[in-house]
Amino acid sequence: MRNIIKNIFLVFLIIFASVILHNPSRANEIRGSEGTKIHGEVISTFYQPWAISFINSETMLITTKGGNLWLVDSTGSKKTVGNVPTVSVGGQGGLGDVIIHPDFALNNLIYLSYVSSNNFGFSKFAKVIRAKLNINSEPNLTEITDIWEQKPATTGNGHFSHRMVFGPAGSDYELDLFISSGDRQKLTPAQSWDNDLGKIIRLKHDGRIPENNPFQNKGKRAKSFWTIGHRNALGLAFDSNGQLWSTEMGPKDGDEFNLIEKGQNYGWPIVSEGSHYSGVAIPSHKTRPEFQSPAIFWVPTIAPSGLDFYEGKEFPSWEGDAIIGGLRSRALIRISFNDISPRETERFSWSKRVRDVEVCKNGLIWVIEDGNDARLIKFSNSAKS
Ligand SMILES: [Ca+2]
Repeated sequence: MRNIIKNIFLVFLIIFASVILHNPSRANEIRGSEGTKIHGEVISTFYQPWAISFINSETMLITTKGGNLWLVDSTGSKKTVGNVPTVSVGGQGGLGDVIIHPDFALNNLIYLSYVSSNNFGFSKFAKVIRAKLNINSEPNLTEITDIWEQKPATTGNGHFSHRMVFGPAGSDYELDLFISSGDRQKLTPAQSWDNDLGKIIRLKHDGRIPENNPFQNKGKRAKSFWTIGHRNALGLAFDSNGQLWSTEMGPKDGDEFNLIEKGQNYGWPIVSEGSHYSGVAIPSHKTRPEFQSPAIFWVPTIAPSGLDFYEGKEFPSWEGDAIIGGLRSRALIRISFNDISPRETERFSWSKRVRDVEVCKNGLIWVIEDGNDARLIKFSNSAKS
């Protein structure tokens, strides 16, 4: 009798073990709030990454906040890129975004944003450089050129924003570089004309200021502004209709998804759908119709970071949707557009903060998590595998 019980126990143990072992993909399948399943494959890990940008379907660039730029292939093989400028690391700042020039295939130019200091870190500013990326056995940067510096430099380690995007080919903004410039946690400068804090900047690809920028009569500094009244826009992307959108971190709650339109004021710090961390209330956008209201806002917070728009065959029903990486919400958030007005459609949550998201030309969605042991994950459609 004892042997029979022992044998039954062993049989159950073997069945249990084989179920676990034969479903390794189970652990990487994430079910969205509406039941859609996506399949994640972990490709690599990084220490404090900030941005992903594809060169082609097989090769991407990844920045890590401490100052390394990585050339990574889609299997996870990676090399550091030499001759990256020294960055000022601390708090939210360090090496930031990386994007490629629209004519990268011809000129190998890339753009990097990062935090710099001229006085050993007492005051800091975001800046953007352009460089030639030489891809060989020891990849490196040459022909480094200054494109933009955030003025003024100021104290503190927060709200640099410094996300970048190029206008799409064939649009009015072809070869135009847009940069989000955060409020540096100083609030009121976001409404002033004589500094870059709390603005979205528009430049030509070589750093010159386009003559048709909207604020030509507000002093010298304002000539580079595209929009004003921003807090901390960590996501910036064009949709397939050529419209520019941003994700913006709210104060306590009130995160925003904004349609960025030439010459508009987005209201910070005068209006918000959140409150100050002190608990002090802030009037809502509705109270001041001269300011642009967010297309979507979130209470409670999602803490939005990277933003991209979906194009591709892997998830056909997502065509044109926005995909947002959530830090505090530890999720990928999908936004779809019904009769132009966007709404959150589905949320894919797991236990990790999401720093950046990039849709590859082949339709796969790549995500980089936040933090010290952050995973690079490639998402495909579970229904297709
Ligand atoms: Ca706003």
